[in-house]
Amino acid sequence: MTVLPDRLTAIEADITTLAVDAIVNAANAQLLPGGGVDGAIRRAAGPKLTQATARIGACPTGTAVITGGYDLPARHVIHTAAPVWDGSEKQDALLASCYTSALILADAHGIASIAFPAIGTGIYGWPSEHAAKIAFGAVVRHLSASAAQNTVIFCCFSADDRERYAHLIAALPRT
Ligand code: AR6
Repeated sequence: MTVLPDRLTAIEADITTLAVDAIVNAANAQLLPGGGVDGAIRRAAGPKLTQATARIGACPTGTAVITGGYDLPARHVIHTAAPVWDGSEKQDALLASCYTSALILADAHGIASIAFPAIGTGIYGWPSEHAAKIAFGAVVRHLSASAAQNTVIFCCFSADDRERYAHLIAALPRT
């Protein structure tokens, strides 16, 4: 079995360029077209993505839904909606749930490689350091507990954020 640190990577990239089984979208609970990474994903995927999210209709905060990737190099898009940052513990659990819900859906679809943006850290206002700790903790807990051997990419949009995740990965025990 591959050790956990080898299944995690931190990169600085535009998530719409990644040829992975699934990229994750930082959507809103209504699945309405937005800005940020959602706007970039919808532009790159083409109109069929927005037709698909309109058919699904909603993604309650902390849950996840899946669509095709259409014109993207990624085969699937997993959409999840973070809460807007307010500093409460309840919100922390919901952000963690975004990652866990996406990974549960990925396992159910046999997805071997999945890339996450830093969900919540743009328009929804989460401080990057705090969000990274929650994201990383949720991903490590899920990967440690799940039988699937999938790999996770933290696809950051700044060098600082990439460094944050790289440090967290480097601190994991290798056994
Ligand atoms: N690739 C990777 N990361 C990106 C990209 C990209 N192409 N573009 C932006 N980011 P945000 P949220 C980073 O605002 O905070 C939407 O409109 C960005 O730098 O996209 O969860 C939805 O519809 C930031 O670190 O998502 C919701 O209404 C991270 O992606 C709302 O915004 C997330 O920023 C969700 O807000």
